[in-house]
Amino acid sequence: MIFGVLNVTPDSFSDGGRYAALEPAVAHGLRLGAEGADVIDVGGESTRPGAARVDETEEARRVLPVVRELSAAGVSVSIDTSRAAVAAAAIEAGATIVNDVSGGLADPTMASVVASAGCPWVLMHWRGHPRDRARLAAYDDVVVEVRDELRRRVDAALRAGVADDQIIIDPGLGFAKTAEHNWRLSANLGELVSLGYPVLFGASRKSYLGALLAAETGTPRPVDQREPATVATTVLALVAGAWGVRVHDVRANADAIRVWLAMRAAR
Ligand code: PMM
Repeated sequence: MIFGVLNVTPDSFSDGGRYAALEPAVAHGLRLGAEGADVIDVGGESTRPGAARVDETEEARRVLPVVRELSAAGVSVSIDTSRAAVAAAAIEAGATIVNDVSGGLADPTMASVVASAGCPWVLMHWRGHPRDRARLAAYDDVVVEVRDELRRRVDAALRAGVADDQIIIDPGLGFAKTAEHNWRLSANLGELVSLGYPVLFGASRKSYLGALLAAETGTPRPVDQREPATVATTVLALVAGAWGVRVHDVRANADAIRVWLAMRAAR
């Protein structure tokens, strides 16, 4: 399952605000769909470290027209939001998946919106807003703690009336996590898979890949030159049992997945 990223923000780290206006955003969403994305993940609030929060009205203003147009064009849309009101309005506009980077923690009414919509809900591992990220990235055992914290978010969702088959989990790479934490989670993805829910994996273009590929001077590899590394994470995550990936360059990742599927089919 491929989630194609469409950030309708002026300040995203990964695509630099290229799709802040309606027309280019819709065109890019359609292009990602044509390149093989199963779902277009539309977000209106940047989650990059240190990003200022946008208010709910502004977030809705950015995403709703894009959700409406892509859905009307027959594209499946997921809404990347932690706000229940934005999720509800996006569902009304045609979105069929809620991608909540806070795993239901940021807005206590999100669970009831998702329960009554009956749609899939991505519960990402999260410990607080991006500005607190560095302080929150403290673990004795990141794999065990992320697994147990996700289990608690799943239990809370089920208690709130969300059905088992609506739930998707996500390790939340880079969210309250250092590069080392991201690698530990990637290397032990089976621990999350063992919870029994589909696992979505979002490594695309993230800064730990930039750090891995840094020049000798220590300068991180620029965001637009992290694609081969992203593709490697995609294949390795799927081999480890992930259900889906959230990526910016859909074509490159879709091609790699086809290679993996062809090889698997020939076993
Ligand atoms: N990462 C970002 C935003 N939304 N949603 C999920 N489920 N998983 C992620 O890892 C995730 C996300 C931040 O990356 P971006 O700025 O490239 O969108």
